[in-house]
Amino acid sequence: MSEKTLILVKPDGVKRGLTGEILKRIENKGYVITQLRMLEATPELLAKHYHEHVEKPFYSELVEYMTAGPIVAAVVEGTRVIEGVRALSGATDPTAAAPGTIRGDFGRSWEGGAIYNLIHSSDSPTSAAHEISVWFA
Ligand code: FUP
Repeated sequence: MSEKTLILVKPDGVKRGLTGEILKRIENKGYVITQLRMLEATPELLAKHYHEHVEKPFYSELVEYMTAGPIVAAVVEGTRVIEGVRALSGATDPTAAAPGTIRGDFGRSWEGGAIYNLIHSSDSPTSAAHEISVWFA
């Protein structure tokens, strides 16, 4: 059975007009978008999505970042898609992310506590199932 992952084009990606570029890279790799929506995240939704981070010092700035504008959420499918989309995305820190990756090609560091890095993708099958239920309830 084919694997699923949840991806988000974060508010900085949507605002900069990179939604098409990011989805194109995922499709060009051969993965299939099976669900797609645009929405504005609420703090309640983000607390479910980022339940591992709610106690972290950067959390309030992360919420500010993720509620700054619309987000594009997608379910993407394919064999080993979780690992594959993480590789396309690059490292969390966009300054360190390798050129050729989404974060490496389009992201950079800014002052402040939140890391603006354009894309989220699930890091395990358990996270993917949880995150798909959060964004496509
Ligand atoms: P990733 O799996 O690459 O999305 O990264 P993490 O799960 O470690 O972090 C989730 C998000 O929290 C990151 F995309 C950006 C944000 N973050 C910060 O804003 N500041 C930090 O110090 C760490 C993470």
